[in-house]
Amino acid sequence: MCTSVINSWKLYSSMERVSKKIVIPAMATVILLVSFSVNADAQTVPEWVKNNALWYGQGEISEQEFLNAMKFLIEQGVLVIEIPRSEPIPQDASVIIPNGNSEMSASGFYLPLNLEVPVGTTVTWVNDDSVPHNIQSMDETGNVIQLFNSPPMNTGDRFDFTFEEAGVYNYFCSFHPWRVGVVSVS
Ligand SMILES: [Cu+2]
Repeated sequence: MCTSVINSWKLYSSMERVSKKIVIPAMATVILLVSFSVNADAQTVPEWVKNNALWYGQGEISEQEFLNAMKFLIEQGVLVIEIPRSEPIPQDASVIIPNGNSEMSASGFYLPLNLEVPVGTTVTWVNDDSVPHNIQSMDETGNVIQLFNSPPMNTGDRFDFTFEEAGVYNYFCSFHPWRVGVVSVS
């Protein structure tokens, strides 16, 4: 119950002009995310705040006056709001191996040629070409390294790799070694 009260204060203070119809579902969301604790070192709840709570329950003071009392408790450190850090949301990204990728021409580049993603992204390569390809990670000198290495991928096949560390990752296709691509992870 206290949690609802605190959160309703937070929302009302930031969303004063928003109608209640919108505030109520928003409150439900915030209640899930925010918890509070009582600071053991702080003063206990002052008598006037207790009276405010009583009077509010009896309909003798306005909601705003009651919420102001809750605000006072937070400002004085009697109530400590704890907002958990949000977990990073896993990201997905893809690289298309386009039709014509096997040809040694200026077109048919990987799409995108340099994929830029945040750490933790799972990258999926998709073979949209009419012939098989593979994906081989390589070092700066062009040698294959065992980091992300797909089997031969037929048309429509997919290959996934999750990048857990920042860096610039080069790769190529061992069937068509002129096809080089980059994944930049930051
Ligand atoms: Cu290839």
